[in-house]
Amino acid sequence: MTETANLSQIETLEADVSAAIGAAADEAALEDVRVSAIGKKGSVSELMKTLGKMSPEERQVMGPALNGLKSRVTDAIAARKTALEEAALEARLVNERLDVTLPVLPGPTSDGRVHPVSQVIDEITAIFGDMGFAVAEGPDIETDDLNFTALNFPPGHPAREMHDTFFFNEKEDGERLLLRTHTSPVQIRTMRSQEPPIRVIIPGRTYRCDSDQTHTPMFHQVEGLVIDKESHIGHLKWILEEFCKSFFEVPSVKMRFRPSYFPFTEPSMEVDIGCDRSGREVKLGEGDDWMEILGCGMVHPNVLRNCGLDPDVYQGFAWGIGIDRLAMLKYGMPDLRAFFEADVRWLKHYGFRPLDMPSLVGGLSR
Ligand code: 2NL
Repeated sequence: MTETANLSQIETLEADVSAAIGAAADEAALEDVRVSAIGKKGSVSELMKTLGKMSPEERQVMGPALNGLKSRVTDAIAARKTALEEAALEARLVNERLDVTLPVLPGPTSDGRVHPVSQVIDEITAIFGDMGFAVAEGPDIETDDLNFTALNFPPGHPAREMHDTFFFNEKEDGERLLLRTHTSPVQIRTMRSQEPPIRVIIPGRTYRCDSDQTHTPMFHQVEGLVIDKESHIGHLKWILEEFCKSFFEVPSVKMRFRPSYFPFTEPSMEVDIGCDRSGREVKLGEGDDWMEILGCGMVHPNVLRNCGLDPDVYQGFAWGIGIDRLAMLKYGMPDLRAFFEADVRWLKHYGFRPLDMPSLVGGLSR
């Protein structure tokens, strides 16, 4: 390079830089070209620095020539940059093209299965949700008061023994916590914390020290509770009949209410639904046989009083259903113990697809 720039040098440099710009295949390469031409120590910048050493006459010619060079190079780089960006976007769009009508690729949501107990809880929640019930939940570990005393089990009452309770060791203050034997403590909590009218269902785990072909130490229950000024057995029967029709997905069910006993309801009833056992599988809703599915009754005045409600103002009804048995009945699963063995082959066979959520409009179980 000569001491100062001349016009032919500018021409050569412009040709070189233009060629380099055109040859830059991506934005990183173009950036290298930019730095080497118009960066601080770039070829164009170095040439411009020679302006200081020129005579005023020379500078009058070379000044505009060099400025023109710099601005043409700058423009050419910007134009190339835009072209490269557009090409890169185009390539990405082609590459990432997605056919949204294709089936979902195998993955957690297509491989995983919802346990039948969860499915049945979701179905029951959908049915009672549609009737205006709220869902309440509570802890598995409870106090003796909430699990028994508030529910009108007097101390030493034989029904306490009937529940085969799992007790924890006594605390220092003598209190003995337990694993709830039913979900009823949540109803007590609800009545003590909410003003009537109350309409809740409570699904959840319950525990009793009992294990054989038809009993597991942990099982699932859903209880329902309605408290209002004029709730009566007619309402209870209608709710349970609508529930059975929806749940078993049949147009009508035969139901039978038999007198029974629970400490927390008076009167108390057990409910059977008509079924047909003549075929290979039990058919529900029709036939001459009966199958017991739940217990219910009018809430005992003592229970209302224990929750601060005046039985002369409020009354209500409650029911309890065993979810595991209901799931076995509806989905023809013969062995209760398989429910809790976490055998993935069993779950693949009896489980439900996670995106098929039960609803009354979309169908409970399809
Ligand atoms: C059964 C019977 C039942 C209830 C549960 C209940 C709860 C409160 C007050 C009154 Cl706080 N009753 N729950 C009532 C009747 C029957 O369950 O055999 N379940 C499997």
